[in-house]
Amino acid sequence: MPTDSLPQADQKLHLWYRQPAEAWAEALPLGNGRLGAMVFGGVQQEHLQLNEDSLWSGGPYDRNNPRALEALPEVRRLLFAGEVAAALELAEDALLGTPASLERYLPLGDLWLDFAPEEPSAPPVDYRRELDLSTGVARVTYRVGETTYDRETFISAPDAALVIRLATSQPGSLTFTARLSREFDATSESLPDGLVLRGRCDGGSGLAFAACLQAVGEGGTIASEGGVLTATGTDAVTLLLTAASAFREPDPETAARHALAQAARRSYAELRERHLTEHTALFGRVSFSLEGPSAAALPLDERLARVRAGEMDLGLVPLYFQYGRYLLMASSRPNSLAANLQGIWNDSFDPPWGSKYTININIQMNYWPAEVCNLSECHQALFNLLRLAEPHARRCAQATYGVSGLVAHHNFDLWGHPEPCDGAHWGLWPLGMAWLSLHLSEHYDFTRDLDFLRREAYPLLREAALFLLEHAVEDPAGHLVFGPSLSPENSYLLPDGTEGRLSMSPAMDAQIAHALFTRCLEAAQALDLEEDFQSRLRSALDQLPDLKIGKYGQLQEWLEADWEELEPGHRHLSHLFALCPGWQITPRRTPELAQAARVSLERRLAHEGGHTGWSCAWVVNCWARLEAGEEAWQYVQELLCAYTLPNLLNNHPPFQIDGNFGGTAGLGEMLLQSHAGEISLLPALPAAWPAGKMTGLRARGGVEVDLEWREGQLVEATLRPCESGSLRVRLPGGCEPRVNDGMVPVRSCGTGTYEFDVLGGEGYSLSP
Ligand code: FUC
Repeated sequence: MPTDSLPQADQKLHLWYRQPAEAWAEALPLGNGRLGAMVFGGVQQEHLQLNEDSLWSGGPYDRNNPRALEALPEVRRLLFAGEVAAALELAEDALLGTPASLERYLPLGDLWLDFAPEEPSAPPVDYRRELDLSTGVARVTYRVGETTYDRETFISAPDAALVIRLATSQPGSLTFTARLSREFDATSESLPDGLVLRGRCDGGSGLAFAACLQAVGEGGTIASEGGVLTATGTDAVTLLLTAASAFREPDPETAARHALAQAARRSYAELRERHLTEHTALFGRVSFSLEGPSAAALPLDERLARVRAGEMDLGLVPLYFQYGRYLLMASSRPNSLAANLQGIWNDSFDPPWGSKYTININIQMNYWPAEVCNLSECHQALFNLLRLAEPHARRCAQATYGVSGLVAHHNFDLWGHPEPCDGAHWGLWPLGMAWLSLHLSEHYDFTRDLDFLRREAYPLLREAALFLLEHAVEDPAGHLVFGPSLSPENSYLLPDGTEGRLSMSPAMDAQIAHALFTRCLEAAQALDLEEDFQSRLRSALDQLPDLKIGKYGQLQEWLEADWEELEPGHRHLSHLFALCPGWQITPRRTPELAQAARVSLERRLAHEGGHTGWSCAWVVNCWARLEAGEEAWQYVQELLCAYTLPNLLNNHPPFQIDGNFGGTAGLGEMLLQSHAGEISLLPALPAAWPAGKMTGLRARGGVEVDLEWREGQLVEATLRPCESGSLRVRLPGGCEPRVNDGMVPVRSCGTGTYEFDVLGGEGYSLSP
């Protein structure tokens, strides 16, 4: 099959296959933030695996270790004295949360459609299963004899329901049964024209939930009895499904039935139209195409096999990029919880890592594309999680550390439990909230919504900073450190060969504190608030330890000493936070540190680092920040070849969604960066992408950006700032831009950047 050139990749944003999904990793995800489904697309039997975002085991309880306050000074003393094993032992016993493990995200259930006749007269032909990212509609079509079958499924955000439309070309030929089931803790019953699945998690003692289904038939009959709905001899049927849990609703079944009745007031055409309007309003903000070899005419599984065999398929790049945007829309909405390790798609009652909110990289990575990829409102789902965790984070700061402010460690669950979990050598890392709070300042920076800064971002930044200010102690050199802590999730070797994990001064902690104090200070200044607090932040910034360069020329992972890393190829790149997602290290402002970060990255990779999907995605982002387009592209390909499932979901392995989001963000970073006080256009363009177009990306400062390049050179960029002021830009090669055909005067700022004045709401075209 020859590859065709692809000038209009956006028209082909389909994941499509010639066969039904046999395994979950082949099924196609749908979602509206709260409700999720994996569509299998079988001919004889359709299967939709269902999720609802708030369905978790357990409930809220106080996990703070009552011995923590007494033990904390001793753990610190032991660490300063180099008695790392004793420190770990005491921390394990006295600082770790009780119980030590958190709760799990659970499946809602399954919808099964069984079609008659059981043995079709002829084998199905022309089978096609697809997900169209630009519409958010999954579709299955095939033909048996003279009859064509057409099944469309989507999950509507405006109507809060899953919608399936089944149709055939032969009036009266559609006969099937529908059932709802769940492996544990639920029963299903018939409703008039419908079904209900109701249950309670944890063997009946946990969260109550319900899913309700209603069928609307055209022609034929619909009947429901004994938990089985039967459609007989119909022309077409629309199925609607809603769900709720007691996390939000005191009576989930009533809530789900009410939502169902609301949705059922509309015709299928109306539901579809409303879904499309809403979906495209968000999804359509960004377009991306690359010219070059593309196998867009082939099914996705075949394309992935080809790139694994070394073929070039540039059409997969925009597809992967847009899939990340699609998945963010499907798993994170302003009214939903945050996307967890699996987004909202989980079929297991014992999912990997509990399908939790792991916050020492993973959940942060989920939201890396939110702002730059123009889905700012999807970021709100993360802020919802933080609001929910706030009281627990405040209580943990008091009960475990004896200070005010907010603290979280390396995981949350639905109940916002922020205490250290899973073992002190994983969980005793008190920087989770500090890192997460930076997401609110990013949201402000991309939107310039001053009201959001005042109401939501500043209060959280302030409390996260307050924890660090009160919790900090001075190391022997007089620097502020935040231990006991660790560098997620690596260990060091002391000169005598002793292995250690806990540290008083991991480089990452100093970097996150630097980022947080800086952003909090800037916010206080912008809002003209709290002079005293501003001075505290200023002096804390001065007292943070400097980052250090070690014996290999690498960025030191721990600041106490230049310890050997136990795993030089560790998947976590914790000490590279300052390079990415942070901004303390940049190639031009801190060239020595940028070089050291590069050495660290190369050392990780030389020792088989970047293994696991999310780690590979982080590597892409780091290379992009180092403006190393070729290396970034190498790891984009690695992500596609080694860490991607047949349904394009990220494979840790097993499935974990962070790598999708990190990959999408990394592709954005290759084309546009704005973290260094300038808007940098095409900072890491690889030679393999000679020509392409991207529209609708966002830069910090509230600027929307379109880019077009040919023969590896920028042809034109359009910048649309939301507020008046001046913009500082960097073009490839540091060349001077012509702005609006020379009509707008441009000032050189030196070192390859240029500035010009802008009016909010106007567009500015730049050419080299
Ligand atoms: C951290 C990572 C693992 C995995 C888990 C959810 O422990 O080191 O690779 O992503 O979180």
